[in-house]
Amino acid sequence: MNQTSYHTLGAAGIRGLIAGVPVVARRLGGTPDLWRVREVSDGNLNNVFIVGGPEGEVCLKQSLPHVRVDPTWKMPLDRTFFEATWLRAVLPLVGGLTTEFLHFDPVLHVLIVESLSSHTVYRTALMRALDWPDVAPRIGTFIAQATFGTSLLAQPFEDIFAARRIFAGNVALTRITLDLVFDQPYRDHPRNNWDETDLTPLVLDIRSSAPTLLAVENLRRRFLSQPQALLHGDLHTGSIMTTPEDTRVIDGEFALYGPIGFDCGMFVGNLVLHYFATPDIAARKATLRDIAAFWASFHERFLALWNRDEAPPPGTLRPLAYGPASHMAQLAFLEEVEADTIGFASAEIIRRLIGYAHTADFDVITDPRQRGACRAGALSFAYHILDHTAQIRTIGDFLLRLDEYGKAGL
Ligand code: SR1
Ligand code: MG
Repeated sequence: MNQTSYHTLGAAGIRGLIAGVPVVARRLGGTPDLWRVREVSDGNLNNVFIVGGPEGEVCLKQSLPHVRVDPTWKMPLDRTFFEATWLRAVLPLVGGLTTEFLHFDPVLHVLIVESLSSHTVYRTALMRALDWPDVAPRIGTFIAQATFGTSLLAQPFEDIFAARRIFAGNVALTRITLDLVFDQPYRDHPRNNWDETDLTPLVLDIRSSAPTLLAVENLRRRFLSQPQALLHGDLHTGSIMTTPEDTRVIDGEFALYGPIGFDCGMFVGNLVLHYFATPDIAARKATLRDIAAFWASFHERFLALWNRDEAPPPGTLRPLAYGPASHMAQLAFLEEVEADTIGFASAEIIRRLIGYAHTADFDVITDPRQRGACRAGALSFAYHILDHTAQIRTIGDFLLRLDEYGKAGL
């Protein structure tokens, strides 16, 4: 085989690649024969390895020509390009809340970033009942800084349009989101699956509820037609590595220009899944606290960036209105993001329960009846929210309903 063309890498290939990338080889130290390669692939799409040497470690990710967990599902290789491009765009904006970028190989479709072996996947930390209250507000800060900084509020429109042209190419992964989040759960499709028969009547209700289907259609249209900022595009609790003190957002391969509330909603939706997967009352209260703290931190940081004293960068649209009128317009914009957050969170909950890609949160419940009841609680909650989209517009209202649904299920 021509080794200058794409091929999937094993340990020897990885050592050979890194030997030719001085910045990475120096970080590992020693010589290639001393480098240990450990496969840690865990997500649905890619091969991931940790490579360690005498001086340090790196994390290497390679795209496959198919979905990792389903080789019959073919995929283009370009997702590591979009992840690398996303990472380089947000790194200067987010102050250490993502990983350091080390190398991208456009032929092998390999991305190398710093290794985070002392961190835990946030979903895993939640499943182990670790209460780390600073993580959720850090994600609020991350989304505010990444989205404000890649929006028309912070960059000249010429730069934004150029970036939009690049990320408009991420069609394969955007198609996955469209199909798996906004389409297949709402009709019969062979990729949908759920174990508990108690969910089936609810699924049928959701699929025949006009207000719910219209709400999902509206979210889908907003997802495709509101390029407010560069999004992560898949910001669930498995896309976060954390310790109590240090939090990093990883895996930006689904990056696209879209509505800011999509990233907020993915995160909130996954916290809600954790909430229903945890019958413990204190843990549930902690999740209500985390969602509130996430939203407060996002809102506060986004407004602070918008109102900072320094002059906007040259070429950025200058404000035309000042004083209270301007402040009201800012709050109205954030109200729209808030309503989007609530809607996208609900769509995320539904697809993680009845669509193709589930989450591990409910696996901590060993009793199948209790597990089914908890999943049904989450599904009823998301259905209720989408069915009442016009009435539930604030995170405060959303949390009140969550508390009610949570208590009803205990
Ligand atoms: C085929 S990919 C399935 C899911 O995994 C990713 O993490 C995204 O959430 C996608 O929807
Ligand atoms: Mg991922």
